[in-house]
Amino acid sequence: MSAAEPRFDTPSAGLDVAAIRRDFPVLEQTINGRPLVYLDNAASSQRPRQVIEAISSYYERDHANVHRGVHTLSQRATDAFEGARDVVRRFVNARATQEIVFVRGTTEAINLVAQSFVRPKVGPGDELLISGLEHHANIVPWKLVSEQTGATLKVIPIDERGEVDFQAFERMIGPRTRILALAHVSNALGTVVPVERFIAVARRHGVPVLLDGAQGVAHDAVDVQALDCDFYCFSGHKMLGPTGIGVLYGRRELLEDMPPWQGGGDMILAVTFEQITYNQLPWKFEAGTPPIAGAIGLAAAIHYLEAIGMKRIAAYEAELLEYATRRLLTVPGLRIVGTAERKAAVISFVLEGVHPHDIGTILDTEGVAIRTGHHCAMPVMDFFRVPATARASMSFYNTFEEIDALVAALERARSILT
Ligand code: C6P
Repeated sequence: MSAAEPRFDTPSAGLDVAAIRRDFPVLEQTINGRPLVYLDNAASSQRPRQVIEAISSYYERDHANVHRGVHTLSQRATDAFEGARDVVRRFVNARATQEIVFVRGTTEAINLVAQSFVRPKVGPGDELLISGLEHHANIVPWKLVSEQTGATLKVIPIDERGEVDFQAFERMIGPRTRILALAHVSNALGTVVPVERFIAVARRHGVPVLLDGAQGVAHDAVDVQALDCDFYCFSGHKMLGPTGIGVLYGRRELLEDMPPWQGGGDMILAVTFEQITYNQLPWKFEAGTPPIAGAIGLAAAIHYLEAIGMKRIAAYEAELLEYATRRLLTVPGLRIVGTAERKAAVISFVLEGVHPHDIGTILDTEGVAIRTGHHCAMPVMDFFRVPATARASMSFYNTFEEIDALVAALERARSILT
């Protein structure tokens, strides 16, 4: 076997996948009498025991509201919550904790930037630039701003491989572009967008850049300073953490200038009926009681990912992707939608003569969980002229045997449905 060829028989990239899987209680079950094969990680990953225990331990010992009490529990909760912020800061290599805003998820982070950073600055004649690859969460907030202000939403086209057209982008960015908002990794196709190239051009034009990192941050190391983006948005639940917590990284100078987005407790320093003094960063953007347990669980998830190592995770998932691509292409009538040069471990596919939803239903009877539908990326489906795809999305706890189980289940689905 040449050095470039992945090893399919042994745990790769130095990962002890069997040991890792023992940390994930949810994976130890059968579904419809078959071992669960969970391949819907792009929708939401599973949680290791360490994350579940960090959350329970917080509720069992330390829970109180944060920033509000002098009593011991409130202090402990505050320390854990603010400690989690620093864990996130380190994870994405932000300069300061002031740049890490806790939100509900990627969707909320993008809406925050759209409403607080972009909306006040734009009007008719201004342009908001996104790509044809985006999840609805990185389309609708910009469409709303466009409707609210008269600014024009412009869409960089994609090509048949599912790559964002760089030449078209260079032609489209210009003096009226007020934001470039791009997916780091496409959820529908797995395309890893070479965002560094796009950001370099945006910098030359003085255009701020937001990256939707929902599918990026759990699968490779992300360094917001090296990327040189202005905003980076992600969700805890796609990276082993809890639902209801996400992160907006924002460059400090920009966050300082932005008005608050939501009003309430915690985001103020002083309130009279005449005047309000807003809190400092990052609390200016965190109105109300924040997701304390969510932040603590997210920090535990980051510790877990870091203990394995993001580079090893990326290497192992690349091997899984290569193996899965090769094996899936042996299924007669199967076509992979999205064949970009750089891909994350996400494979969208269609099976000739079979509706994706039927594939998903039959696979479930075999214990195999994949997602079927438009993946909240309807323009991507329109571009490829399909109503929906089936999508297998992998994580570092998936095995090569599970890919074999997917392929076997697909062959059975095909024999039943065609
Ligand atoms: N994609 C999927 O199955 P939230 O819901 O806020 O945590 O994440 C939204 C989101 C934004 N951008 C991208 C690229 C995403 O993939 C997602 C969520 C899930 O693909 C659910 S639709």
